[in-house]
Amino acid sequence: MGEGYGSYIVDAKKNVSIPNIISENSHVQEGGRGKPQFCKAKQKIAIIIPFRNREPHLTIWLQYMLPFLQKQQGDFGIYVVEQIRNTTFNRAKLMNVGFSEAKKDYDYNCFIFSDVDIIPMNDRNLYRCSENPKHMANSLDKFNFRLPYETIFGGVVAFTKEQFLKINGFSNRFWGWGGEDDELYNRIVAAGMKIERPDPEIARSTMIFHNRDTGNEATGKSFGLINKAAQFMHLDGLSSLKYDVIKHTRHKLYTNITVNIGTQL
Ligand code: BGN
Repeated sequence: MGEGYGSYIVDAKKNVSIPNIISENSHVQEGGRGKPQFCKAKQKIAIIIPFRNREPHLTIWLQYMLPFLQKQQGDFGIYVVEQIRNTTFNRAKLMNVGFSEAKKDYDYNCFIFSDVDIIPMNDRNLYRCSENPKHMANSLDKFNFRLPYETIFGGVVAFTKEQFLKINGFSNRFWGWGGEDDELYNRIVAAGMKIERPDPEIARSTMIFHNRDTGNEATGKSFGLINKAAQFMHLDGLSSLKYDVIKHTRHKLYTNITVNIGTQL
């Protein structure tokens, strides 16, 4: 990539407001859609963010990521998929909902599934899909910029539409914190694919500090499924996904999909 790209510091404490972000990103269209102004992008990228009760993080994410994605000449749409209150959080199922809903909007061929609290610190970390499913945030400050274990596949991951369909998406059966990303990794391997990671120097990212959320405790109930990915992936995932959209709003900076995904049986 050319000059003017590189690393920068993310200041998560800076006071920013949505109206400011709107005025600083005048090319971003209703629903959080952006397109390169002077060329045509090959990839059409939907960014899917599972969400509940993290408005301050979303504001910071938008502040950094809208300029970032535009600078990278992305043709993108931002989807914030919000689980309705009072049921245990299910990150993976929200990702599947985001994929299914975004597809109705535009001919997206690349899906980037991102936590709301992770921000890359180098704009050479190309938010694009690749030959293989890609682990974008592989170098996190939280883990001293190292992989805590070799098969970790959490935080921010990128799939082409074909790659994601090939594994039938995420499992819908992980309620509460943890494990859904490990199961996702096993799906990829079971489907005969490999993962790839950008160079850790380039992939350096920050996770905005926060306390553990209530309603997203690690229940451990689904952990037994992690090693059964090959057995269940064709039954459990996009093909078995059920949900009700409660509200679908096009905010100036993102599309907000509030959804009822049920509760753990
Ligand atoms: C692991 C979690 C992942 C998480 C990473 C990093 C589990 C399953 C245990 C059997 N896996 O421990 O989901 O991304 O930590 O925080 O909890």
